[in-house]
Amino acid sequence: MAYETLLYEVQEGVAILTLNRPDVLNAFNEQMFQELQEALRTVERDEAVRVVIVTGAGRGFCAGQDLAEMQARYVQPAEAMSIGEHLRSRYNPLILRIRNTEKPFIAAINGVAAGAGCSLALACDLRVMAETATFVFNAFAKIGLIPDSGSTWFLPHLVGYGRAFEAATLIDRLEARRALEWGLVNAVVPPEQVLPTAREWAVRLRELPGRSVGWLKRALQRAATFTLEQSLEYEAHLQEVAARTPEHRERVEAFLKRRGG
Ligand code: T3D
Repeated sequence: MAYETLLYEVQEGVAILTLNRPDVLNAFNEQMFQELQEALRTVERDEAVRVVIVTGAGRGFCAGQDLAEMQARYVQPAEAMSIGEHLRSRYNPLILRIRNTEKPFIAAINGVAAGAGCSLALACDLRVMAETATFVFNAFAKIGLIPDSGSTWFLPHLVGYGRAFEAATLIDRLEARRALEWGLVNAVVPPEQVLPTAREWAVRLRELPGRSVGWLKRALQRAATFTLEQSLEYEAHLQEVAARTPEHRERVEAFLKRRGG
């Protein structure tokens, strides 16, 4: 399918999904949601895709909901879709698909991320951020909304309640340096190194047995609501499955061969 608001390319097992509305810093509109849904379905089904990189065209990563489109919804008749329904039908499935697809997602944060653009970055498994980029979590509060698309969950899980509250209210531009210090991103690099770093990580992830990476993604996420006992049991269950894969047996054999065993 040809996309207008996205660029989608797959190279040697790595899909690069570029949000492509640079004039509005890649804000989400209805067309982008339709195209994202389609692209993520493709990513999920295509066995040739092992890793996904999400980035933005131009100087922004993603400025969240397109505010012109949001305002247009408000002047529609009362039966037009409510904002709660808009979240349930557009943003929530997007975030859940990224979390539930058993392939790693890397956010290559090339520029400013605001509102749901921050949530999109936090939904990914790894984040590399340009040293010039910023997070604007308080974009929601500034227009009288609350953080959504998972930000009320991701933020306190990643940085704790106090910092989450501060980011959602007081910090106009959370700079890359502070994002790294807080553990919101895995690396901060010069702007021209953002995509190359994401690609380098993707190649390394691609070399790992894909199914075990998918399962470990699932197990690490479940841990957010599990007790230690539940995690131990879930690990035992998944390990039973992982240990039966040819990839596991082959890699153990290869390791021992290298050691002359
Ligand atoms: O279901 C639902 O609908 C609810 C979901 C809500 C989720 C949300 O994401 S709510 C939060 C929405 N996002 C915002 O409120 C962010 C608004 N944008 C900004 O605050 C600033 O643009 C930034 C801090 C992101 C960047 O500032 P700056 O100075 O680097 O750039 P700029 O000049 O403000 O923006 C550049 C252009 O992009 C500009 O257009 P122009 O003047 O060049 O024609 C600006 O209007 C446009 N733009 C930026 N963000 C949006 C946008 N246009 C539409 N919607 C945007 N979100």
